[in-house]
Amino acid sequence: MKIAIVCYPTFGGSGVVATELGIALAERGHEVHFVTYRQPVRLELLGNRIHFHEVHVPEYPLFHYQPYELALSSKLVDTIKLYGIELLHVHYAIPHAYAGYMAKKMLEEEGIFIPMITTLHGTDITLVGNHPFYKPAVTFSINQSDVVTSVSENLKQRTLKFFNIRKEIEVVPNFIDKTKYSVSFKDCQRSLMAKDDEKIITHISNFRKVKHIPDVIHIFHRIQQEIPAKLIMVGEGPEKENAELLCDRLGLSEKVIFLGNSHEIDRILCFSDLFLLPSKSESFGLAALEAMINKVAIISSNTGGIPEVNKHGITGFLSDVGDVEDMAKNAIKILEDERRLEEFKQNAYNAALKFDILKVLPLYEAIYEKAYKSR
Ligand code: GMT
Repeated sequence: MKIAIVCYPTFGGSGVVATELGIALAERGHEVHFVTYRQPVRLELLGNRIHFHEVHVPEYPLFHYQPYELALSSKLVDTIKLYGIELLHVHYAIPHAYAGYMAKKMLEEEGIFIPMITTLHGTDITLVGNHPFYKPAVTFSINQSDVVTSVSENLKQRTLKFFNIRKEIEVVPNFIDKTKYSVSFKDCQRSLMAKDDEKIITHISNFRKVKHIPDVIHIFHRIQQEIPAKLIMVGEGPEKENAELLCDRLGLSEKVIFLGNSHEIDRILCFSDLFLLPSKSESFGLAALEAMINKVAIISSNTGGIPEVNKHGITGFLSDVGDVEDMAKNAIKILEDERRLEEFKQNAYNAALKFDILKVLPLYEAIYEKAYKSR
């Protein structure tokens, strides 16, 4: 099929999922067109079957806010017509489902009927979309989508609870392509980051409030009092500076390495032992899944869709949001016994295989086919 994908091109999970999905669809013979304001970060190979169309929003001094939705919907109309695109898949409802709906309507005027799939990712529902200023528009555009999918059962239930949704929501979980993490787990070069006797603990996120960054530091603070360890913090965002100050205040600066945004997530995870994800809310926790496929055990909060990914006592442990003591205690329990650590790491890897792209991609393809036939 010829498919247009709309997403955020940033390091965030929804953009990563959309990009990896597009690449995998192209590998299966589909023609994929990404329509967004910048080339997505994980989209390296453009070619015959993967195209990128940049949405330009010309600056005009009259506008206090530049009208991105307008530019996106116009770009969609042009791209869909020019390339004979058959289906539109928008990731993250705001404002993509809204712009997609407008594009659909404009195309209908010309006798072109395009089904729109909207995938809900999390904050578009739980944090942003639920705000009264956005809610009517988000509800409308979800209801106007031909198919709605959510990345976890928990997100589906929360969407149905917070919004007046008349559409069926299909759960299609996020996925992982294990062939992309084919480093032999032996040559991970952990000596670059830590001494032989030190464990490596990692956190990867966009450093927003919802990630509970201070909890990450406080958990590590307790761990390193018992076990020699380093903490690697990957990502950029508004909470990063405070995190650096907190590390300094707790005397941890020598033991915590802030790497910023990285294109080498797999290399970092390859030498990691434990991943910390103490978020306040998380619709799925793609970062945890990426850690798991790299044989990294997970210490996380018990919130949102995380328990659908991290299995308590098997792949790691789950604690109440904010319960730093319990998370540190569980982390130490895993790290202090070499055999137990290996067992958790292997379990994490095995559990991640359940989310293999080969299992998830056919679910999207079936949805596309059904939507296309019933347009
Ligand atoms: O975590 C973020 O703040 C980024 C956000 C996004 O939209 O890119 O991530 C959301 O979508 C990911 C991919 O589906 C999920 O794995 C994350 O759990 C979800 N984040 C939240 O719900 C906070």
